[in-house]
Amino acid sequence: MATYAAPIPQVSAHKVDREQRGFISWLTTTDHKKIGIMYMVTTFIFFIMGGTEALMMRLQLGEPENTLIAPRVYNELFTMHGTTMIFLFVVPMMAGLANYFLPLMIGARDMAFPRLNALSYWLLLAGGLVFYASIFWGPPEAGWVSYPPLSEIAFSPSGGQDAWIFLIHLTGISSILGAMNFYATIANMRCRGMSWGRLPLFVWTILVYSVLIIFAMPVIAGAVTMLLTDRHFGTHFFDPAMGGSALLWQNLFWFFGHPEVYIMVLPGFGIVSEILPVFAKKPIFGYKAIAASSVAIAFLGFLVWAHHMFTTPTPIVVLIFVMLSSFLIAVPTGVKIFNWIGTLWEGSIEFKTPLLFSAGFIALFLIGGISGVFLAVFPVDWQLNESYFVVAHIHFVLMGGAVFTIFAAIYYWFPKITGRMLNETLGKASFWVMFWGFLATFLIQHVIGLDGMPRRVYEYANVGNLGLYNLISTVGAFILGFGILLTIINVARSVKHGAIAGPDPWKANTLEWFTTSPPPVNNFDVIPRVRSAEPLKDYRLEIEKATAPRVPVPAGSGADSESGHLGA
Ligand code: HEM
Ligand SMILES: [Cu+2]
Repeated sequence: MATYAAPIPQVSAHKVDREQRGFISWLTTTDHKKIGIMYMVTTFIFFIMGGTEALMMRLQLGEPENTLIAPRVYNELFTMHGTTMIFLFVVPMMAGLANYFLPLMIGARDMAFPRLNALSYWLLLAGGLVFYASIFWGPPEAGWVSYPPLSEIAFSPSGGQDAWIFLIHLTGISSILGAMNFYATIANMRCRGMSWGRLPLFVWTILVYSVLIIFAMPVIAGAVTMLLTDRHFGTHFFDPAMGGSALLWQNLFWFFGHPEVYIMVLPGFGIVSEILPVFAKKPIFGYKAIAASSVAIAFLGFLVWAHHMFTTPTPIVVLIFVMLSSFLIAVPTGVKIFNWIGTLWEGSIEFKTPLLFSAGFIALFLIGGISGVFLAVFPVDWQLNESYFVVAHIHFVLMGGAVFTIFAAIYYWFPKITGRMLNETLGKASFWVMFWGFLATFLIQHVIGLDGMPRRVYEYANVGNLGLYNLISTVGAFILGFGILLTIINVARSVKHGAIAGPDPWKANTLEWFTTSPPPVNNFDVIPRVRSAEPLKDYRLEIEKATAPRVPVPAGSGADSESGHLGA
């Protein structure tokens, strides 16, 4: 017992009192927890906007030859939707979660560079505002990939395309600064005993997320700058007629774009790796394999960008190389899936909402991964490229892979952030409605694609069953939206009226549960010494041992205990 500084997680009152309150305190804060909350709230608002855009598109596609939404507006909607979900929701939401929890999990009092951290947030917000301001002068229409010549001035004269470019610049700088900060924090701010082999797996994935951002983001920043000068300053980087190359854009974009997928899903892998052992009441199966496979995925992720370019004139040896290296990524990904299942295997599983979202993620991401392997076979991709099969694939990977883990994280960590529990019944309802709504929306899109419907079209003829299938997909999208709404209601209610959580409601393993909920400004009064990858479990066992009543001695044995003679 003596090795632990405090018998129960506690924090002295004066530290709580020093916390600044009120609106101004949010504008000026450098506290990683407040910045984390601002990230999470802001990105969730963008999620709702991106989701609304999606529902508008699905309304239009609900019946054949529908005239509800004009073609140009449909283009604007899918461009805004894809861009919002990726650059303004998933990537920065992961940064928000890491902001709040990474310092707590490694026993630090803040990030390495708190002011830089605040700057990262404000740049993100600026990027989002610039982008959405384009609603007033014509939003971009060239899709989230902005291929030239569509994104060149001749086809996209509106300033919306420039707003898109500035969004990439601003959120890119925001991400790079944030990534440097996470890296520096992990490298330098770990508490005593927190060796690399004991880092929580979420922290491992944020480390890899940061390295990926640092290598990938500058490439897209360069590419959009070239696009900007093409548009306004007379250069012709992407204009074949003037000696440029439209394929150059595709290479630069996807050199960033494929790693971007892992930037979005790796932190989700980390979240699930934290949640499964807590609710299966078993240590994570294969800690080292999970950590190492994240690194392997990151490395391989930089070799395969051309699998997005199978239909461009590319030498066949390159196609074969890219196909095989894409298959290779399935290996470390499969390792993770086996490890997660191994963690659940024979555990005494508590079916709480965070576990449900984690299990749902495993199922959906597995389907997305498998359809990805199909698409990596380039003759198959020649058939399916630019069809709804690809739309189904992206959503299984990104919505199944990232959004379900984000919801798992919301249910798991909300008690730490607010000090209150989310409602379990509403949480479970939200999960099941989202899960079935998701499948109704996107499973059938594989068939829509196989039946030949191209993506990014605002209308289609009623051939075969396309009308029926699209109606199912649209109804599914509204069910999915309703499921998401249930969580929003749950959060809104529980912030004020949820049951009091206490410091460690789940009996979890990592350090964020050692401090109060919510944690005070400086996070910890004392930081326990870390002796394994599950410091809080060690700590609980130690307390149990020290405070357990002595075992009663059987009568007649002649021995006695401190509490007096038993028996006789
Ligand atoms: C809330 C449920 C969602 C629905 C109902 C939905 C629906 C749609 C629809 C209808 C399209 C346009 C398809 C086309 O015409 O080609 C689309 C495209 C897309 N969605 Fe979603 N989506 C959802 C969530 C998400 C999420 C969470 C992400 C990413 C994290 C995402 C990423 C994308 C991307 C990247 C595109 C391609 C945009 C483009 O073609 O430029 N979506 N989605
Ligand atoms: Cu890819």
